[in-house]
Amino acid sequence: MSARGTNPPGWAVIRLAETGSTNDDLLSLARDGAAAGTVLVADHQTAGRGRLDRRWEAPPGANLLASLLFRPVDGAPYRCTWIVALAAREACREVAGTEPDLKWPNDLLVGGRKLAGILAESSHGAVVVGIGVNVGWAPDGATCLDAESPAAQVRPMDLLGTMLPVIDRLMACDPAELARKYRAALATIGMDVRVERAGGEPLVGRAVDVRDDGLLVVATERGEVAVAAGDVVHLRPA
Ligand code: BT5
Repeated sequence: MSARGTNPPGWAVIRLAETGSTNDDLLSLARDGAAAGTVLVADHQTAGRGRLDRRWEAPPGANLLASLLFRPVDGAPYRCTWIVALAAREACREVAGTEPDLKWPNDLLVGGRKLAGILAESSHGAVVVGIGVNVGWAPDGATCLDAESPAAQVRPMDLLGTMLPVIDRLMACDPAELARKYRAALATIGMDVRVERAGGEPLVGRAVDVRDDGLLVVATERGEVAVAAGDVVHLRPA
């Protein structure tokens, strides 16, 4: 169904003109037993979601809004996020000639501005990874591929079509190799950061590593702290 032709075997891409949220729809399909490799793409979302009930905005037809269904045997949702983030990064490079940095845990940035966000949610042994990539539109303070690479004239479905074979390749990597690739693409490591945590004090320090279990390790004045979730602000390179 991608504009480039057939998708790789194992992927079933369903394209919707409009829905509330592709993550909500795919979570409900997953509960009804939908297979790994099911992908929902929408030209428009009326209730697109970010993390912590934030909104994900995009005008109709402008951006890639997609959710992908994984059924990982090890149940580690963060690895699905890593795979989708790395695949989106590679697809942006291939299709637009723009290579975003990754920001822990779920953003793709160009020049420090948000190009894409990822929302991974688990239910009934399934992991639904939703990704919004700004192709033709971005809100103030963020960026889009048309602004970064105006000549490329990227179509959202081309981006998705380029991502799927890369996802297949990354799913075949062993966990240590995948972690190496993720760390290598992550701009967060080595940065001074502030981590805003729900219901807690912000943590300030230097991001020194991402552990194999997905936690971000921050060196603070009081020693190293491993963070499972939070919003990271890159303050400056160390
Ligand atoms: C994210 O949340 O970055 C996850 C976004 C996931 C969106 C996809 S689209 C397909 C699938 N279906 C869904 O319903 N969701 C997924 P977070 O880190 O919480 O960032 C959300 C914040 O980013 C918002 O509060 C805004 O400030 C900002 N924002 C909203 N729309 C944006 C956009 N298009 N580009 C950049 N920033 C945006």
